[in-house]
Amino acid sequence: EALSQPLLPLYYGWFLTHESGHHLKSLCNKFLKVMKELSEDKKHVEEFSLKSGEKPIDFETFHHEGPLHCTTKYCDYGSAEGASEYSEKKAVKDNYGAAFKLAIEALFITPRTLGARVKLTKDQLLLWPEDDEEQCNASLPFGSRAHITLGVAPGVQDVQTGIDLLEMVSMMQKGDKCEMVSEVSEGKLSYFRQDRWMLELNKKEEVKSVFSGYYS
Ligand code: 2AM
Repeated sequence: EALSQPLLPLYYGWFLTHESGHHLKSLCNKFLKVMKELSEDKKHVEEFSLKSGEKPIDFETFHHEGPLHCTTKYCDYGSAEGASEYSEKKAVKDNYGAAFKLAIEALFITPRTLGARVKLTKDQLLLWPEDDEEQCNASLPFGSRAHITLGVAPGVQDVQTGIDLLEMVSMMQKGDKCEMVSEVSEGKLSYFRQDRWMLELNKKEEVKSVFSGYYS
């Protein structure tokens, strides 16, 4: 029997297919290998030395649970602000269950998080929530937060990945970047202060996904 009230998910987003998830993880492993080599290289000791009291980043301890996905709207089963409005949007209803190609433009890592930056198309932006905080704050382009969390350090929550990305995007916008460290075969690697790094890919990687909700 159908329920009279709609059920709201923990979040809506694009869920990567099995194959694309696998592909993205192997791309990520290559990135980690480059980072590991850099951290062992004496030339870059400073960029990897965390300030007093903190431990250096240990990529091996990063972990991720659940399906690889790019969150659009965090709903918290309906408790989050704007959750039901979002679920009622025409674009959300029309595209529920539809397949999308997502373009990955960069990979990034901080002492807390490891993620992939997603460049959304105009059509995909129709599924981006209007009430995303980033708009009010840093006057960043709509959809700047779009990403796939690939790993977080012990004790860190997934939501931190988007926060870390927004900080880096904001620094890039202000021209307050970062120093280009090296050209690696996959792209341009930049260093931001406080052990934050971004690899902008020469060629955007495409991953296949399905737009849906996560209910468990
Ligand atoms: P993520 O999108 O960075 O991976 C369940 O917790 C999912 O919802 C995770 O994918 C998580 O982060 C995302 N999430 C949790 N809280 C959020 C929030 N306040 N805003 C946006 N996304 C959130």
